[in-house]
Amino acid sequence: AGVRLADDDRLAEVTPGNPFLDEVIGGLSATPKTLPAKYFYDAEGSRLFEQICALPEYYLTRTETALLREIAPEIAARIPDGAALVEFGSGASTKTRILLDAAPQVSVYAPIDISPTALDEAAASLRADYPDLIVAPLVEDFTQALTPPEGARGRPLVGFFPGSTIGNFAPDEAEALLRQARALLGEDAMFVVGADVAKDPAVLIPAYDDAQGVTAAFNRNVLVHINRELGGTFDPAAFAHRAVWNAAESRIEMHLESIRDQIVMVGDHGFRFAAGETIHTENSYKYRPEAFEAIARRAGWTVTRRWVSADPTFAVYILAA
Ligand code: AVJ
Repeated sequence: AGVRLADDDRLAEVTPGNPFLDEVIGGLSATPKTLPAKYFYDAEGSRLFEQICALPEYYLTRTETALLREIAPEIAARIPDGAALVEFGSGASTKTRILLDAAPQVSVYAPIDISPTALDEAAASLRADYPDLIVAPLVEDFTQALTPPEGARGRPLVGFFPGSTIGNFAPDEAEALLRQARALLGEDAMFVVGADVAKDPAVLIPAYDDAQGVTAAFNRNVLVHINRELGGTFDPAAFAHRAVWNAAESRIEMHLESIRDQIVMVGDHGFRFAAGETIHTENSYKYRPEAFEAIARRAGWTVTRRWVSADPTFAVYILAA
């Protein structure tokens, strides 16, 4: 169940009821135009995102990884024997290894990700390196997942949601997502969540507009994904990458700005762009720790523990159901 994309290299059927098509048509018909951020992650987008994680300007991955290494023993001490680790939006599962190394009592790893190629590669590589671990992946949009992957069921569950992926959701959506994760993980669950912290825009902006242009390519890749799977006619070179700090909303926004007047087809729908008109492609909310914890509490979680790194700040929270 849930959103299932076609294999990354095949053309999806362009039929009403295809959620990818429906959401793209809906977003491009809106004023201002928008596209859902989850559609960055086809095979190429997942590769570009891994490249972003290694950029000098993109402090998030490096900072969270160092923090997780430091606190892994404290997290591991709270994980019960035979637990299943359920990861939301797992991608390449790089940070997962830090927890698995610190907590050998974890018996099952159950990653949920929208990209089948990223999930396959991550599962194969973890099975090779952790021969005693049961790897039970689920290809699904994690916002649509209502039950844990099979193989995790009946075990004590530990949710893992690193990388500030929660930042892609507006505060009310983040609250709904945390509430849904609590329902999925069940009564005695714990949830380890990593979220970026609001800071000087002079640090934030370059993290989303790097010198090498990898983030620009990542942003434009959503158009390539639409062209391939929905028969779109976007010229990615006709859109400029923009990253802006919206202080009132405490979020980085990514946009694609049309560099000229143009008409783009998606299936049999035509969309007119004026020069300078933008598609809003992503929000990355940055929370003060108190603000994040208030959202977690409204979603029904108890905040057990919080760690915030030295500058550039990044936070990891342990929540209890
Ligand atoms: C994967 C959502 C955490 O918002 O920082 C990276 C995605 N966008 N560069 C983020 C992203 C542009 C990333 N998240």
